[in-house]
Amino acid sequence: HIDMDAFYVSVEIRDNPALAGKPVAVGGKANTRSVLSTCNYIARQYGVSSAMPNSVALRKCPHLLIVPGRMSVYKSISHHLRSIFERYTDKIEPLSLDEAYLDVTECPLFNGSATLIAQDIRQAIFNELNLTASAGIAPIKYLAKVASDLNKPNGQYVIPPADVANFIETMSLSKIPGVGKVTFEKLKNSGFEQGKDILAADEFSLINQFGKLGKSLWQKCHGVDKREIETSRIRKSVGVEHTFADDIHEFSKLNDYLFNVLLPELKKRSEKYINQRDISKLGVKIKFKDFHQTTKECKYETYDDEIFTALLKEALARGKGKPVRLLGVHIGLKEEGSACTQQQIELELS
Ligand code: TTP
Ligand code: MG
Repeated sequence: HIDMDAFYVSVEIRDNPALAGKPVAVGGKANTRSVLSTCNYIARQYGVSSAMPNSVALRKCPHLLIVPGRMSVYKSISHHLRSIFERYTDKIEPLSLDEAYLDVTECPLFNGSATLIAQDIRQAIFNELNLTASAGIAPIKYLAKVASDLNKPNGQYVIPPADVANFIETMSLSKIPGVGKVTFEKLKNSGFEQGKDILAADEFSLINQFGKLGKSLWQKCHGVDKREIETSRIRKSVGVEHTFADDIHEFSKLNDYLFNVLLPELKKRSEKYINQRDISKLGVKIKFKDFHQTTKECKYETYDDEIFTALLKEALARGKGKPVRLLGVHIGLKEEGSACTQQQIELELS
């Protein structure tokens, strides 16, 4: 698993050396309510992080420089990264612009040593793009992603097959992709903090207690991750979300915004998909003033504005009167559809 270090902001610093050595972030204009996309490692020492509102970041680090992003540059670098990866394998699964799983099982270079292959890929990235990446090397897919974070920035970490069991025992469950802060709190409150706590429980009691999550944790901690590298990804949903300049708490205002801004935009964005694919569900997402977030969805196979209104009402009720900071709408798309053509397959990077 390869992951670029502080990607957007490293590109900005590379292209503007005056920023070097200072705490820098990429984000919207200062003083607005936008959030940071990311920040460099100097800024992280002050507690600044991705997705943090600009205002909070500036409180933690008053001399933080916030620069705007340049998506087209990041995309073209991402294409270049892809061309580097292709020298080693054609089994590449991009997870985002700056991150990918590579299956190098069949790669003959360096006598098949994944450790040396990763080293070489990172060197090529540095030579050709003047940017650094980190890598995680492991015989199990999700563990490679866990590992790539351990020696960041500009480092790599290897979990050889013989060390997998030991590694999992002491691994914090919070490291497992998909286990966010809230889930981890819930697990901790039930006495599950590290891999060994899951290994001490039996599968059925975990499923009883945590449902799908329980099954997934049991499998991951037993070293089961059968997912192959997915070389193309099928888009599962289309959505639009906006953060308001000022919080809104009236249902009527939110509903107007839904009708006048979000739904027209969602329609425009989803047009090309819903011509070819069936809709599986409709959904509304709300982030409240206190950053608590909730999503209300329902299975529904046609596009229906009234359903969105009903979902909004239910989602809003969950906040018990709290003002709303962000409102989003999305539709889910069925994988198998009436017209299952190659066009459905959306390469993440295309
Ligand atoms: P990440 O790989 O999660 O973060 P990063 O590359 O900035 O830092 P590192 O990997 O060294 O921890 O995300 C890649 C890019 O995606 C990031 O540079 C900016 C963008 N991004 C956002 O726009 N919003 C977010 O909330 C996150 C997490 C990332
Ligand atoms: Mg990264």
